[in-house]
Amino acid sequence: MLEKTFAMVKPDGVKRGLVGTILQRYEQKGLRIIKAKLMKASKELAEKHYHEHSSKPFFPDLIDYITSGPVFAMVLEGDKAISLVRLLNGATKVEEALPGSIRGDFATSTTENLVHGSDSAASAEREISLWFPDE
Ligand code: 3AN
Repeated sequence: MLEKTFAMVKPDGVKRGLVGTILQRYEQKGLRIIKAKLMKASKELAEKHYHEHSSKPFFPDLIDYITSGPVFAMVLEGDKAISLVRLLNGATKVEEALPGSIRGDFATSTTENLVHGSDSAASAEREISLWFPDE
């Protein structure tokens, strides 16, 4: 089923010069980049994006981290794009992200874990309109 999903290279990925490497993985899998921009998230945008984690102990660190520098935000399209991006990204917990996934190969922290991908069709729709409101 053709789907659109929201994906992002987080500030640690941009700082480490991994945008090209990460995009290559999505593109090699056959996903199409249909929107993309380098931008710095405001605190307000970050809090909306991570609203489901607002009561978690790691929430303040998560907001500081995601607003600490530019992110590379994108909309990817393809067959089963939502689950494929999450498969390519790897598990959230650093110790569970398998080698071969982006996090498994490059991340050493659960908070600073390089990439984001929407976790459902509803999240994808919400996140695309949050990060690309005028398009
Ligand atoms: P994912 O990014 O894999 O969809 P979520 O939505 O559960 O994972 O978590 C969003 C972000 O919150 C993660 N990418 C990570 O940066 C941070 N996070 C999640 N769980 C933890 C945790 N237990 N400790 C620290 N940071 C966490």
